[in-house]
Amino acid sequence: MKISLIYPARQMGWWPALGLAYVAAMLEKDGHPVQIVDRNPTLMRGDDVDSYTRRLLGEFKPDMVGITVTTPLLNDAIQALRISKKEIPRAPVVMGGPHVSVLPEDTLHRYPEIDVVVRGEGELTIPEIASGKPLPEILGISYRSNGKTLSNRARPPISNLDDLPFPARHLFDMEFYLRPDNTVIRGIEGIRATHILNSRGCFHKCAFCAGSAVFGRGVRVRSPENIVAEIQHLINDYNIEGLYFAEDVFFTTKERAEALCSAFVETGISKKIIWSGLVRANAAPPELIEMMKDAGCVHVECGFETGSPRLLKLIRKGATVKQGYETARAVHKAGLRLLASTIVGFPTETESEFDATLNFIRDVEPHFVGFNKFVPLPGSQFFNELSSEGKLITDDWEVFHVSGSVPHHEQISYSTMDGPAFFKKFSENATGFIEDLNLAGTIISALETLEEKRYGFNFSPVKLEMFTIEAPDTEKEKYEFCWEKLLTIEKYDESFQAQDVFSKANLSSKVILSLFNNFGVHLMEDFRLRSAASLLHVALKEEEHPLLLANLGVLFFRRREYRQTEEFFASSLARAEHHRKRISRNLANTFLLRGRLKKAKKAYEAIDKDFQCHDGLMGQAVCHILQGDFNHAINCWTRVSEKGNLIVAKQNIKAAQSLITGGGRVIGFKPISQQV
Ligand code: B12
Repeated sequence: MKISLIYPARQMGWWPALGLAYVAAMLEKDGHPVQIVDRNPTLMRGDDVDSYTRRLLGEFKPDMVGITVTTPLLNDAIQALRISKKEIPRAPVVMGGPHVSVLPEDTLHRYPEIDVVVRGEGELTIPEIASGKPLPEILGISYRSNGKTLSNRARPPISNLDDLPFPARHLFDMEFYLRPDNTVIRGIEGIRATHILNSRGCFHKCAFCAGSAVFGRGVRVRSPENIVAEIQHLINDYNIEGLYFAEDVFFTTKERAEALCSAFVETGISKKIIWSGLVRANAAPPELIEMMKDAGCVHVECGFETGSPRLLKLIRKGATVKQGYETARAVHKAGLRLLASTIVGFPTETESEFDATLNFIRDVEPHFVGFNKFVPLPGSQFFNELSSEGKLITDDWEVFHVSGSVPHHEQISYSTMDGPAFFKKFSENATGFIEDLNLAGTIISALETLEEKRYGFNFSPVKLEMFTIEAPDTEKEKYEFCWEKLLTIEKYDESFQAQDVFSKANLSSKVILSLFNNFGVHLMEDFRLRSAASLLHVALKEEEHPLLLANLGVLFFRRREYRQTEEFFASSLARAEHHRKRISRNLANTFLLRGRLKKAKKAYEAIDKDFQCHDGLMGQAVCHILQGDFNHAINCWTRVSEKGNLIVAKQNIKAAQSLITGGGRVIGFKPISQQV
């Protein structure tokens, strides 16, 4: 039997549908010729998706058509269904995927054209349908019979995932999905990457997640050997350079983590590809993160969801805000990229809780943020609760998408904010703060990649410098005593009152200034921005010292609050008699890291003019590198090296030249255009 499998399209996330690829692999194993009709590449290329679908079905003339569907793709799936019915009316249409797995009868009822719905995993069900087995005998399907909609018993989950063939990715246009600008590992540009699943299901019961729609509760894992074999296949056959592990939880247990990571190291996969995986805030101890790093992980995603302790309980996340902070610090200290996945607009969420999530994002300093809006996805506990309480605002599945980019239903808000107010706040942040943050994350990530041994650049000149303030010699002893005391304090948030701790020490204003400034710097180096902010503000009450103001400029840059960044640097420069060049360089570097290259170049030129030095040239060279203009960068570094024996300049010239001779391609870096 010839079978066409259709992947509906929508302007969101360009990944091949592994669900269809697994189903296709099982059908091919039974000898059925299979065609994948993928509407995504055509949509991406701006071609007519429907005539493409019509043409492919017309040429292949399938005996059966299958369509995969997640909730917001249902409309496009129905569009494809109607084309199939018109083009090949004799071919029954089978639908599968998360949406129909949880709403089989609702979907069959709404769309009489659908013949059969496969609920849950389809690998063992579709071959039975294709073999012509009578529908009443097939587990895990819903179908129509004599005008009635019938649902057979559920099919038990597949017990041993190693029995499954690898997904039939060869039926997809993999060059389209592996193209360098397809950011499968968010923020890591310019690599051939795709996704893979090493397990199915999840222990956790987050109320907003529909992950159990298909795989049920509990987790089934593939053996490390089986996963390594698939990765090897992807390296050999598709020359992949990166992988995203897309299952709900990468590491189910510590033992599992050790088994997988050591398998990657022993088989050398850790050296062949870079990868990203999901961790949970309550299950990501530093030693685990270090192990992931040694096994080739460069990027960690974590579902922090919200900065509100109340909402974390309400959504049954099973993790605390404190654990979120600790996980973020562990990822930063391991030198990995952090993607913070967040959701705003939860039922009962207040505006200040929305703000708490924004503040949490600022505090944990992620490289990238997934900023999603709450949607009661079919298959989630919230969907069940809201529909049973008649509080579901709409069942127009078209608007059930979580990401901010696609059209939004302005009236929809389950939070205490009304629809328009929530929509305004959501999109302002999505297109403002979050976009800025992700751009800076992409640039910082690119510079970190280029500084890796394999490329050998040295971008220390564009790193943000922090400044310590000497304590008066006469009070050095008191200073050290208080420093030790500060080290013992666990928490320094807003409630921290300096005088409470040091009331008896009657410290002079000079000592409080240097102590709290320097300890603030120590906390910033330890990725504890929130605590650092408290201490630097204690110091600020003593004196608006130019170096302290410069450190606050760095702090606000790291919180991606750019207006305050520029204000603090400006007032620092306005007061500074010494270190003016270093403070000016910091300000110029923040423009570079924000992707404001034109502004950065101007600032660097001013530094060289004002201070008769070549620091500015060093910065300009990095701007050219970020734009992929290696020759121009080499010119800058050459001019610097002509002015003196500067190791950094020579090192970068060598690195840039070997990059050019090596074809100039950097895995994980895509030149950025000169914004402003
Ligand atoms: C990887 C992934 C993506 C990828 C790829 C999507 C894809 N369709 O493959 C990308 C990034 C593109 C993506 C985007 C989105 N995703 Co997503 N995604 C996932 C994730 C993490 C894994 C999906 C996967 O590969 N599963 C493994 C395969 C083997 O399972 P499967 O796809 O379900 O297929 C099996 C069965 O469903 C069935 N089956 C599926 N299709 C068919 C077709 C036929 C004919 C048959 C017989 C059987 C069958 O058999 C397959 C094999 O067992 C899941 C989480 C999860 N737990 O599933 C979320 C998940 C599927 N995504 C979800 C959502 C909401 C989205 C978005 C809408 C988010 C948004 N931006 O708004 C978009 C939708 C765009 C799209 N293309 O689907 C929800 C879906 C909930 C729902 N009610 O639909 C999930 C469950 C996440 C969640 N936690 O709630 N996603």
